[in-house]
Amino acid sequence: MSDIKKIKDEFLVKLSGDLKIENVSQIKSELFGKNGKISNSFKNLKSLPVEERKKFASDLNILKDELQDKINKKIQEIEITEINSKLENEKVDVTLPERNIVQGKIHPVSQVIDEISSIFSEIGFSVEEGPDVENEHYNFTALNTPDNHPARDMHDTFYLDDKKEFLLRTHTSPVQVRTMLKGKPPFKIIAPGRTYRSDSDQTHAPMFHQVEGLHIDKNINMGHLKGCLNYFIKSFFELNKIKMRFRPSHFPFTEPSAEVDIGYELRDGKIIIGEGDKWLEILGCGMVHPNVLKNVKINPDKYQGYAFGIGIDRLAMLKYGINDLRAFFETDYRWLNHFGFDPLDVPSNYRGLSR
Ligand code: 2NL
Repeated sequence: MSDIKKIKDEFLVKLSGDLKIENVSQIKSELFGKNGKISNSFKNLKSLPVEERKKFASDLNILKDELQDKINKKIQEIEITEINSKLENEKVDVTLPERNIVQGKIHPVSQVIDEISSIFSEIGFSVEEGPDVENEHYNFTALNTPDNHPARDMHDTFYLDDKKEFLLRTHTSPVQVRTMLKGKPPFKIIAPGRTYRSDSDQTHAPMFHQVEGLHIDKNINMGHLKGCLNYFIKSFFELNKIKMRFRPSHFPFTEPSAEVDIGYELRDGKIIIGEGDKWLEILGCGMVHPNVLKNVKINPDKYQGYAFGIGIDRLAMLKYGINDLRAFFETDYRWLNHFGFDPLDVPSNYRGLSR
């Protein structure tokens, strides 16, 4: 039997077995590898007489193509068998119950910050942010709060050093100070964020949230302030009409200053906002003090403006019927699951942040 026939018979038998891909690779290298049967036969061509050489080379080439073809077919066959057995064994069980996915909720405070930002953005305010750690100049001095003012007392403010130079901001007003120092009037901004006071009981937490607003332009007056706040309160509580009163007050950074109350009544122990003969204080405001304007290099004879500060936590409690402030900061999953908001739910009074 010729060499060619021998190789052919031997490998056709080998390839006909029940093989895996690895076995076929092995056979392939036995034939075509460096010391493979076919490779070696080609090397031996030289030693043949010239007349035999041509015929042998041609037969060898035919054999090479034939075996290569058989190997490729075998590989394909094995792959198809593997896929079919996989499909057979890996059926999807559509009756399997879904896995328990824990979905996060938006904290009521974050939800209310989003709602407030959305409402003010509709009437031209943009949102500014600043650091929680402030210096005493931006937090107090620039805001016309003198050294001996009670708000500067150790009992109210968290100081971070002995010289009382650095502190945790007691309001978000320093954000407005920074914004005014950076740019030129007009300004129409709100500054929501965390604020800190050394205070803790049923209705006070050492960390709480505030949004302050500031509108500085030529000829801004208290009428603008009233219109702006009336619009905000109606939007926030989703009411067409609201009872609102301005009560004289005092802040070092505004003159005149006022506190704003809204009307409410109690029905079955529940607070109904908007009407009734009771008053609820919800924010403080006023016309920006000329000294504050001077401190940020704005000429008070050319520019005036109003400012206001709103406590967010209590507003969130009022709107969503939450009665314990401390629960806000306890990170209790069951509480958050109950009072939190679905991230995909759009609030009913949401009209889009930008238009
Ligand atoms: C409150 C009410 C208020 C301001 C905050 C403010 C900010 C600048 C200038 C002037 Cl930059 N005023 N903010 C004004 C009035 C009231 O907060 O109840 N605070 C304890």
